[in-house]
Parts: sequence; C-alpha cells; structure tokens
Amino acid sequence: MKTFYSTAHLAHAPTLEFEMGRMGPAVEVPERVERVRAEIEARKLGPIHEPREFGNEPLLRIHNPDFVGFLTTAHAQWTKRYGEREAADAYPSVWPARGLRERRHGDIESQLGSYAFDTATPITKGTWAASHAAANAALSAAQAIREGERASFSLARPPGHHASADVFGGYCYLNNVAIAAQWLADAGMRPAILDVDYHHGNGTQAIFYRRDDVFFASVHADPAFAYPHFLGFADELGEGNGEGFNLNLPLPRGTDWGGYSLALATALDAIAAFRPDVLLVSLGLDTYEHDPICRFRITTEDYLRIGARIATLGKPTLFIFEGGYHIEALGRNTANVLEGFVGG
Ligand code: Q9C
Ligand code: ZN
Repeated sequence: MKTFYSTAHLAHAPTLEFEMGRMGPAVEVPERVERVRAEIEARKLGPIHEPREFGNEPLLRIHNPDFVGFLTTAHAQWTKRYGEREAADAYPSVWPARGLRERRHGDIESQLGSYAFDTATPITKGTWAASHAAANAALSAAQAIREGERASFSLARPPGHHASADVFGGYCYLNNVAIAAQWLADAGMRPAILDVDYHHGNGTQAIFYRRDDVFFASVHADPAFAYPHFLGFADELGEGNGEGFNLNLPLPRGTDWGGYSLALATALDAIAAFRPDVLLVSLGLDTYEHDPICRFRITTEDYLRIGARIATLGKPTLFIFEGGYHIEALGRNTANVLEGFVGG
C-alpha cells in the first residue's frame, strides 16, 4: 500500500465553524491528517511518498474554469475588501435563493453566495494551496494504480466529496475522488466509486449523475435527518445515460455493523455488476461510534471488516481520505481499513 502525503495541507487551518446557530471550533483541522500519518508510520503500513504536481488541467476536467478562478482569488478579494484583522477567513452570508439573480462575477459577497452551499466551509489564505495539493495527492495515488499497484492511499485534506463542478461546501473545495476517477477514465480505465463517508457524497453524485462510464455507490446517513439534507435519497438513480449508474443507500441514525454491513454488501454487489477495472473509495471515518458530529455506531474493530469487505471485490483500489472527526481514534480507524484491505 503506497500512501501519498505532503505537508501542504497545513496551509488550510480553519479555526471556526458556524453550526447549530453559533460559531464553534472547526472540526476539519490539520491534526486529522497528521494523526493518520503517524499511525501509518507506527504500524509500518507501507511507504509514504510526496505527491507530484499535475497542474490545473486534470482539475478542469471536472471543475468549471470560473469556479477554479474564484477559488484561487477569493481570499485575496476578501482581504482586499475587509482587511486581515476584521475577518481572517471568507464566509458567505447571502445566497441567490429563489427570486434572486446568481452573480458569479459580482463582488466577493455575491461570488461567495453564488458558489457556496453552506456556512461550514471557510476560504482561508491557504485554502487554494492545500486544495490543489490534495488533488495532486489523489492524482498521484491514481497514477500508482495505473502503474500496477494493488492499492494506494491519498492522505490529504481538505476533503472533496461534497464539492461539485462549480459549488463548494461541506469542508470541500475540489472533488479529489472525481478528479482521480476522471484521470483514470481518461487513461482508458473503467472506474467505480464507493463512498463510505457518513455524509452523502453529493458533489461526486452530481458530477457523474448523467454518465454511464463511472458508477457511484454511497452508504450514508439518511439525508432526511443528516447533512447534506438536500441530496442522497434512495430514489436518485441517475439521469439520461446515467440512469442506473447511481446507487444511494441511506441508513437510520444509530446504524451499527449489523445494518451497515448489509448496505455495504449491496453496494459492493452493484459495483461488481458494473465490472469496473478500478475502485475508488471515498474513505470517511465519521461513521465511528464516538464521532463528535455524526450518529452511527461503527467500532474501531469494524473498520478492519470494512477494509476486508472492500478487498473481496478484487480490484485495484485507491482510497481517498474524506471526513472523520474523532481525533484520538482517527489514526487507528483509518489504518484499520487499510490493514483490513491488505489482509483481506
Ligand atoms: N450548520 C465531511 O465529512 N456540517 N463533511 C455543517 C452547518 C457540515 C461534513 C453544519 C458537515 C460536513 C467531508
Ligand atoms: Zn462526512
């Protein structure tokens, strides 16, 4: 198992998050990735490599050029307007909801409202650098697979699965798993994506919703009660050519290994029927029983089982780090998935 990691993620270090009607401490923090890296080293789960630079081209296969332009300049526009003391990080505060006009090229407030879908996802000084580096890590892990590795792991942040072609949110800016899947498809491979983050991967789903060349399956908390609230229901099957190539398996709060393992088996069966030649896993660890913002009951031991189950597909597999906010257990839980996979 080759892991791709760089210190570039440290540049993105939000401190505050607006949640449940108040500002609280951010949970998507640099220590997450540092803990996982330390655990991979301690358990000797394989070499850790520096990602290579792929430039903007593979990002633009997925994301709208104006959206990428916005991400690269948003923080500078924000500080130009408000100064650095007043407001360190850029947050949207107004949206073009029904009856209002979207303004992607307006002032920074209208740009933020046009491109964001929530208040959880600040743009800091280092957000673009870290996001671009996370995409490079995913692409490097994809390249390792293309060169014949059985498994690779992109250990980077910010995560990606909530970001679509031209919308950011859910702590995500660039959709790392979609960028890697597209790069592999462009290299002639047939990718399937399995999303096991607690939250539905609305961005990834939206990107591939009308396509039959990339299969998307997601096991997640039912959006009837959980974030992202507006996508991830079981009746979303894909559209046009993509009909039948999208599978959502929403689960109730309190789901433990019993309910989870059945849904995982269903997802893996559907993926097998698609006959992919590469599997990409959006690896969220926020299904953990003690995660501070989530409500499933997956245990540290269960993560070994999840890895072993994924291995039964028998496909080259690229793991991409997504959510997971219990800092103390995050290293162990992540490494358990990888070890379960290698041993499975
Ligand atoms: N009031 C990932 O796990 N919660 N993202 C927002 C807003 C956001 C989770 C609450 C949860 C995002 C990658
Ligand atoms: Zn999540």
